[in-house]
Amino acid sequence: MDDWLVSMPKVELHAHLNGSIRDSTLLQLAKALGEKGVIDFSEVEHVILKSDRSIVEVFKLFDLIHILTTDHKTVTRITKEVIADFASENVVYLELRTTPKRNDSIGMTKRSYMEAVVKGLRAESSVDVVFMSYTANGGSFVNSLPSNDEYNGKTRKKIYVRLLLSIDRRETTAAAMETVMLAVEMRHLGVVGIDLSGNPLVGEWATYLPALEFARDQGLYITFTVERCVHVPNRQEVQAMLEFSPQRIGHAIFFEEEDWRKLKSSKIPVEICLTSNIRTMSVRSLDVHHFVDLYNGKHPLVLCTDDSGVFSTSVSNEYKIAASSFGLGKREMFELAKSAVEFIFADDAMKNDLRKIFDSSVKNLG
Ligand code: 6MZ
Repeated sequence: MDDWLVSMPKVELHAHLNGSIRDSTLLQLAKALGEKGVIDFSEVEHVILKSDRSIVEVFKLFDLIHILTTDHKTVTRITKEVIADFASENVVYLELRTTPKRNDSIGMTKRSYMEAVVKGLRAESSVDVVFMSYTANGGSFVNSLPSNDEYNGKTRKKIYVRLLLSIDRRETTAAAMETVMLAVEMRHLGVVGIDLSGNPLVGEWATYLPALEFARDQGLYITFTVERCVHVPNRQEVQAMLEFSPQRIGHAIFFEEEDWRKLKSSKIPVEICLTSNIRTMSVRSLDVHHFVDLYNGKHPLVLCTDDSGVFSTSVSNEYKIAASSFGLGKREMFELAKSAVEFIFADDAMKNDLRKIFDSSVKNLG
């Protein structure tokens, strides 16, 4: 990996918590559940280590991951590790998304799941994790954690973290609504928006629409995964999603010219996940990836990992792939990384802080 790509500040806007877990952690969790007789470790070991998954296998793996990460303690642990991993490669601002989960058998509610996530944000002491509290008067944001630059004599890396709550496409209208209400209540803990994701082969747009409309009315930011499969193009849903006009779109994989025209004229920023698109065969190969068309047309874009664990990638690696596949130089990559600041779900004060971080690092490009 080129050092400059790792040391360059980066912004990550499309990362699913349970998709970003270290392989070593997944293996450890699987082994422990194997020893308790909950799962058969020998059957899942190769599933965890397999690469080149199809989209169906990806969602099967998520089902397994969700068995491995059901309890509060594990949710806190993975959050802590995921934040540390992004900070270690100089992600300076992260919007981490996760689906609040209910698990009656262990007394987990959507709220207690999210509390475990927030506990994970507070737990990482080797990194200065800054998430914000919302003040109702005037809507300004203030840091909720003291800044401390030293840890074991070394300067700590600082990462701003915001949370997006995901609605899973398998959920009912009531469950989706519960997630949005939770997001509203957890604003002071850095929750800024709602994501609609999950297996694109399941679910109906009409099911989530009331919750998404409610989220919009409450002033939450909204992003969707628009990634129809070749087998299930579902034109109407893509049109409805574009019509809704979210603040960002994940993937943006369409098949119809008219949808592309609409996206381009809308200027809705797109979260591009190169490795994910190739691994799930949503895009045939990088040389036909829509990144090129959108980048050349100066459409707002941000490179993201989607699931750094499941797809064995990192933000730096996504930048490396873009640089080498699309022939972009250091300066262009830096400008691409910096431009992502404009598409974050935060106010101008936050954006200004980040612009300064980028400006002060430009001299290190060489
Ligand atoms: C659609 C995806 C996804 O929420 O449990 N998820 N949904 N497309 C993708 N890429 C091909 N990658 C992840 O993180 C895992 C969940 O995020 C969604 C799926 O619902 C998956 O179960 P959380 O933290």
